[in-house]
Amino acid sequence: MAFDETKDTGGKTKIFKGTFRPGEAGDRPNAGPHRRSFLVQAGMAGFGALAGAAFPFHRNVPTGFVSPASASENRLVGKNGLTLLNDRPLNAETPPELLDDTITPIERHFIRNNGLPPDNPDPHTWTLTIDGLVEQTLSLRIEDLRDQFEVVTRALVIECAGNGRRFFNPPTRGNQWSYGAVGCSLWTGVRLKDVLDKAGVHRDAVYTAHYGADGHLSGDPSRSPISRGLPVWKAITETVLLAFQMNGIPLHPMNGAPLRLVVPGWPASTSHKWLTRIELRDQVHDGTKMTGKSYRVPSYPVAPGEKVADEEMVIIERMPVKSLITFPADNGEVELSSEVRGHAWSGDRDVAKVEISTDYGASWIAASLEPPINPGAWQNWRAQLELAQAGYYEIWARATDSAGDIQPFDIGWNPKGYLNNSVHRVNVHAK
Ligand SMILES: Nc1nc2c(c(=O)[nH]1)N[C@H]1C(S)=C(S)[C@@H](COP(=O)(O)O)O[C@H]1N2
Ligand SMILES: [Mo]
Repeated sequence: MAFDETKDTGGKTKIFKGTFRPGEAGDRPNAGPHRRSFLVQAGMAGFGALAGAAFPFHRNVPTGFVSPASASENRLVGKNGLTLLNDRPLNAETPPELLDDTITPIERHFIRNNGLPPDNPDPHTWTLTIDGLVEQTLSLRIEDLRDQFEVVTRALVIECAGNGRRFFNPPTRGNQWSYGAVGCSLWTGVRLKDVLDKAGVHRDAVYTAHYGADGHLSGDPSRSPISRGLPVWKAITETVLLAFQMNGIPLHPMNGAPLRLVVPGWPASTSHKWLTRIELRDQVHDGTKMTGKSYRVPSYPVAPGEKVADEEMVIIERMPVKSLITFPADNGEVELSSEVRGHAWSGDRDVAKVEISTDYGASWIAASLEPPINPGAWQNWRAQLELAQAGYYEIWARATDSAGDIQPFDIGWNPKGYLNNSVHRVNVHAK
């Protein structure tokens, strides 16, 4: 593994860019007839123990320390082709051309950690507590969730609110995600709604508060790396899951094993990993990364680089309409007659239309667009390009959702670089 070491734009943490390609047997292109198959990666069942045990002392390593031979590679066991953005905490995104599948393979699902994941958690003794403003506090093992509630499997999109941060100018601090902090895996679990119904949500409850087993980077056990929440109305929607499986096998250790929330269409920071407790509160949750500039945007348009008072910031709810070109790859070569394809999604809405331009937006052709395979999944689209002559082209894709929201060419700046849903452009050489 090779790293280009560059400075984080905030000048504080170092960012290590590199591509992890173990070159294992599963590393095959996803294009072609297989892309719509539901990949169940049975061969990876053993990696959980390995990933947890491989670097047992990582909690004691100072922030910014990178040991390429140990930490990152071992924690990326079971991942393939991801671009590492930061090693501590571990953050890695997926190049768009590796997101071609309808169902994102586990090995391609991005990782966004705010702290230090638990070492080797035991799924048999793992317990979720539901407390706060409920009629009865519940204490449930994963086995209890399976036994007492209907188990459902759904393809659900989660996208980090900071996806696209790399393209803000002036730059904003945080992981410099480009396009790949998004995935649509097949999640199996129980509906949060059913569990909350059993607990009996008190009428004064307005917000959930999520707590997990990961540790703060400082090593201080009294500090939390992240604790976000949801308005109760959202928490009790059909598609919000307490998930214990991803693509048919237990969750990957870096994607929240053994239990996590999955909240499709909302900032993925609400999809709490290594979940141990959900508290019902009579106020908007004020946990770590709920306040200040975290996962919040200005309530009015601001100039690039402008300072914004915390009181003027509002919590991000649904994610905006967006599309991704997954074929061809950026810098790729295409035939004059060539397929372009990808996915599109929009927070709590459906996508109504995807259009493609090869002339810098002067004209657009409609792509064919599939419905989501279930509510909360992204939608596949494809279009046939007929280019007039060989040469260099940019392919642009833009989606419009069911409420008429359309992807912009450029996006208003905000202090933390959230919600960049500007049109995806890839450049190609036609031959
Ligand atoms: N416990 C816990 N849950 C968490 C996080 C975290 O750091 N700790 N990161 C959140 C953020 S910011 C994102 S974008 C998603 C990423 O999910 P993934 O790593 O499975 O892709 O997890 C969310 N859940
Ligand atoms: Mo995130």
